[in-house]
Amino acid sequence: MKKTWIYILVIVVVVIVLIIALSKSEAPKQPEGEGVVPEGQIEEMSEQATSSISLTEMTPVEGYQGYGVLGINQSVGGNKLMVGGVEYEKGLGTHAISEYKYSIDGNYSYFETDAGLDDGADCGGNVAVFAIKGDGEELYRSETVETKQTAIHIRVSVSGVQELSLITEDGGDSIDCDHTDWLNPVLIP
Ligand SMILES: [Ca+2]
Repeated sequence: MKKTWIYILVIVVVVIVLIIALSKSEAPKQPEGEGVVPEGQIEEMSEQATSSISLTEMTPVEGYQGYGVLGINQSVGGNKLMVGGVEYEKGLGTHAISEYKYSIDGNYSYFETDAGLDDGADCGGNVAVFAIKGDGEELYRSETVETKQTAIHIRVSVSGVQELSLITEDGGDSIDCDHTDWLNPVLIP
């Protein structure tokens, strides 16, 4: 009878040792901050973007402009983006009157950009206006911006906005030389 108990005890010990050995070999420790996302958090994470994105990397869902075609990282004239003597690597080169719509699905908190009239065109004192809409509602409207003027800086809240529109207008004179540039346009989570 005593022997039977010893056998049982030995078997139990062996099983425990095996379980410990297996658990150590099968589950390497995940580094902190990485690994599997707990269920229930996945949906929340896909709704809110986790990093900023340049609009130059997105395709507008629709758009038009008064002259030429949309320049990605170049002016409507096909040159490097330059406003007020400052060169910009990234931006959208448009021409008033223009509107470009981007589907952003409520994923971002802010839209930030510089804007101005490209140095590549100068009719002498011509002006334009920059405006931004979110789901049809105006979020921003600039004063008239003049050729050779330093770029203006814009930051607007886009929380909950599904569709973002970038608009340029002729400023009341005409669309002549209105090479309207959006410079470093970035969506921020
Ligand atoms: Ca104008």
